[in-house]
Amino acid sequence: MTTGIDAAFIAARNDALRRDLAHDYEHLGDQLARRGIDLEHVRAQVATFGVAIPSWGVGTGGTRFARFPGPGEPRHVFDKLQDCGVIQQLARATPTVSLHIPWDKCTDWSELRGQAASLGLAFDAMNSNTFSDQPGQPRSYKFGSLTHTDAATRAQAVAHNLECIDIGRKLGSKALTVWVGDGSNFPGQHHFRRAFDRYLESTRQIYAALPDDWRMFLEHKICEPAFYSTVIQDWGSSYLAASALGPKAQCLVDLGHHAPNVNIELIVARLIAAGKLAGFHFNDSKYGDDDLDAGSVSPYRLFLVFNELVAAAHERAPGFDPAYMLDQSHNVTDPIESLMTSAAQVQRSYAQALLVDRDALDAAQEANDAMTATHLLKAAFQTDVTPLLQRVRADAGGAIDPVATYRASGYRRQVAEARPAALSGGGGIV
Ligand SMILES: [Mn+2]
Repeated sequence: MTTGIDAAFIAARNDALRRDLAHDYEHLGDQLARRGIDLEHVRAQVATFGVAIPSWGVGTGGTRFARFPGPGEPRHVFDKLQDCGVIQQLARATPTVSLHIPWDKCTDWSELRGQAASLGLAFDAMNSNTFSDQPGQPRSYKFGSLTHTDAATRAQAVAHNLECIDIGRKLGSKALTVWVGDGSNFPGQHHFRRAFDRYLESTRQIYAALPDDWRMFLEHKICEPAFYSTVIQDWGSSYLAASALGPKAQCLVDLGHHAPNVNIELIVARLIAAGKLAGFHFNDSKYGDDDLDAGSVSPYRLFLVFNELVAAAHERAPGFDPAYMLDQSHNVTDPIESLMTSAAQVQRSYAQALLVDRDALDAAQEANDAMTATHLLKAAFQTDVTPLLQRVRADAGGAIDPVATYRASGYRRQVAEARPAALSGGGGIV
């Protein structure tokens, strides 16, 4: 089996960049010191930041039109974990993996847990799938799953979620993410209130099976695959459901699951205030659920989301404990390169948000000084924290330049030889 990238190779690549990095880092420290910010303090916080890799992300994604598999695609969950290990080895901001059932089913969960531990990885939230039919499945989800009009179909979807919890317990996971594709394509097709009641009836059964130290993440989505209505369409529906279920149920925000121009950072603030923010699926979009790499189109929006998160942590908002996950689809890039880049982008937004002068912002808001307030945010966002991120990676044994190191390592060529393309495993958009 191909292992990860040789640590000595990463160190040698870093050695060529260390001198420039030391100079750039010192300059950043001087800049921040003039603003009263201690770079070492910020570095300690950024070094603890982590975002989960979605197991489905390491395969080539696709669109409704076509999928173009790349070389060396993972064939099964063990291959996926191996790729996640390389991402963590180089990027050092992705210590966990979020699995998807049944795509990641295997026959020996303890072996999988052992492999993860050997790669320095743990398991984040489990993801259930009741949006597509599996071979041999007795009931179809064509017209819905947890909200289907047929009780036996709902029971089948509930049972699948209970199985996901059961698998997650074996892996040390502490959360279940539930997203349903249930909805309608025609006005009149759904009785809106009854469909939502059926959702509550089903999710109550799942909630009742949650271990005491688990959480349930409810993921909303405005449309797709249903294009007229979805049962959990927006954060309001998600909040109603999470409130009805109980304290272990919270609302997960996927950045691509809103209408264009919706103020997502405001939604984040509302959910924090209500103690109902579960966490995120980070990605980016221009038009809809595009699943582009995080921050590739709207890095300022991502920063503004993190501005709310850092403010909540700073103010010790009750119950604030968001889970961070990537959720993106790669149609034209090597998934490992995209996931490393996105992890660094999310980490960058967090670092920039840590630079906001909170006391000055509070004062500007109280004084209704809009110009000063917006300048304070821009000052943080426009600070180039690249040397900080490089230093954090290098200190942890990762790569100063992850993509260049990955390309030079030849990892993709090695796995392309070891993994026959015809056996490529599942992947998709969630
Ligand atoms: Mn998602």
